[in-house]
Amino acid sequence: MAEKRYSAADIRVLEGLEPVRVRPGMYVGGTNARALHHLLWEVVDNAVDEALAGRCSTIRVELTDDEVVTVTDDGRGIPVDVHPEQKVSALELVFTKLHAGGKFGDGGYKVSGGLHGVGASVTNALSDWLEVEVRRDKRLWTQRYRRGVPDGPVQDVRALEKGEGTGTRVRFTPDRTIFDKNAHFSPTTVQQRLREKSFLVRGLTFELVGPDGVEHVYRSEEGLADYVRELNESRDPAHPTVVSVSGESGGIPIEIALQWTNAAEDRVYGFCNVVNTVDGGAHVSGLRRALTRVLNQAAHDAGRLKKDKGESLDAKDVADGLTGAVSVMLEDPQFEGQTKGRLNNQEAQTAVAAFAGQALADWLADKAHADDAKRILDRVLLARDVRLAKAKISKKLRNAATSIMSDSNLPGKLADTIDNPAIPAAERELFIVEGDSAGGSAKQARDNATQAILPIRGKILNVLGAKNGKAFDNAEVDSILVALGGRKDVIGSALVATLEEDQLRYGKVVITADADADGAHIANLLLTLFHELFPALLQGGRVFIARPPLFRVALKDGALYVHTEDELKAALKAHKRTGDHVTRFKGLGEMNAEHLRETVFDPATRRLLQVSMEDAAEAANTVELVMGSNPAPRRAWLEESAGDAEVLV
Ligand code: TTJ
Repeated sequence: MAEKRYSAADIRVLEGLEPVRVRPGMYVGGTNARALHHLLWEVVDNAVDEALAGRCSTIRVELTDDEVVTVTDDGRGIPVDVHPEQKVSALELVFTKLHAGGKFGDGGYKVSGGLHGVGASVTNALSDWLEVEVRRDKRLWTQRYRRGVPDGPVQDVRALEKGEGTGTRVRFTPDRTIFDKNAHFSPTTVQQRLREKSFLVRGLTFELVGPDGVEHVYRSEEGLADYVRELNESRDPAHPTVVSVSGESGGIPIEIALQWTNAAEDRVYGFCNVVNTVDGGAHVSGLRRALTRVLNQAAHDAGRLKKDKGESLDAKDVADGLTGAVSVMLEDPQFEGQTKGRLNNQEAQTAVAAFAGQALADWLADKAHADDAKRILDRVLLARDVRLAKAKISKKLRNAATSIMSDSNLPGKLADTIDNPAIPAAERELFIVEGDSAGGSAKQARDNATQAILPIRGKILNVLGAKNGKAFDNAEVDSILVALGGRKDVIGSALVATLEEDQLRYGKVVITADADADGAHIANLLLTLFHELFPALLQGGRVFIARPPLFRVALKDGALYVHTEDELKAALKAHKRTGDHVTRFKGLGEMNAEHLRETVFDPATRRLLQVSMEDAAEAANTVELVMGSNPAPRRAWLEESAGDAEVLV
């Protein structure tokens, strides 16, 4: 160190960046992995600015080495000429002066200097070394820095070869004496961030090379509409076309994409200058305000709400199930809040509210969107109906202090357990039994203190494809819901079913079907039903399948029940019995109460199969695959899955 002589410029630089090294927390929010990623975002954001200026089409990030990160763009290249006032090159200023990021632009919108934008000089200050290459004015220029201090002036390396093009490349390695030992770049984090940005700058290509050498490419042509489509990929959209509008108001560029789903979540993402404003703010409030106004207007115009009766949608109705994104570009964004995640520019709220009000009304009025417009109205009006009904129910509960679910509403054919408050619901079992005649013998065989019988008639509805409330239109599905302690409310045009854990009337549900192919099919349908409508029961390990036997072999003392022909052969051989000692059960209905008690009801002797979520999912797949075709594969499913999961319960 003693040999190095600092020039006046070096000292100025040191003074400029020293605060960053002394208090990294002030500039990148700490010294952990998140802070480490800030170094990369600063550099990427500078390249994104060039893309926003329309001068850069590809940004490439290389994470091939754990310690060295490279960002390359094909923009114009950072200017290298000497800045008239500062007497050093513009390039050097970008990397050595705090907040120098936006100084050389042609105006326009800056990501750098935005939400966390503290400038590329911060990356430089917190890097062990950093190297920048600029391809510009037909020449290659470089400069190298150690902990923010230039090794020397910008170097004119050579003339560019034909086809090299223009651009900027920055390569750096974080200073390990500053960041935590376990702070490393995460390819997934970087991947997510670049992907998100790709939706915000249409047509900009991001290339990411991870440590495994695999290259990912992110690029979106339809911007936020692509983003919303992707967010809703795993959901059930309430209408097919993503609402997508863009334009400007009051000089502020605005882009909006929306799609309602049948889920209950409300997810509206806000962005300002290509940065996610995680706590929303002015732009998001502007959008919500416009949505409430536009959809109220549409509902009144369509005569679906009566304005004179004061019927209206509130902001919550409009947001129910909504997936949306709004992006604005501001010249002087103001972020507030603990993590600077909320946009505070009031003009952004006014602009978005005004733009969205008109653009959404036009979108909904467009003939090409008539079907979507109707479905969107259906969805928000349903949310309103549900809200009003819930308010009514809770008021009723408060006033009368009685459960709206009284025993008198239980299905008529349910043979319930006797009403003994000493036995908790958890110790009670509901047997869903195929066929009325089987139900009859089951009633004889059960222990009525703890075991209830619900006979189900014939083939039960395939609930796949019967969306939401529709399934509960089916009498059998409805009786299962009600027997379990669930509730069904007719709300507006839809049925809303709820089954709450603390309302469960039984601790176990046992599906009891014949040991033949048809029985297996019914079991599959019931499992599909539980999988689709009551997944919490499966998750809680509450669903079982009874395994009634096919044969009974009378022994010298007692009897043996077997489930397959092979088992029967083996049993006859082992016990030296013949066909004369065998009873074959064609179905549950043919078993007497004693046989049923032993094999299905008595916990000491019965065989139950506990059904996992995966088993039920497989059953649902099977139903989807074989519904209406050859019953053989259905049977195979039950027999295969019987193997490992069998337990005595
Ligand atoms: C500024 O206005 C004149 C033409 O060049 C503009 C500019 O600064 N472009 C620019 C900066 N392109 N790329 C960058 C950049 C790229 C990376 C990877 C890192 C940094 C700090 C800047």
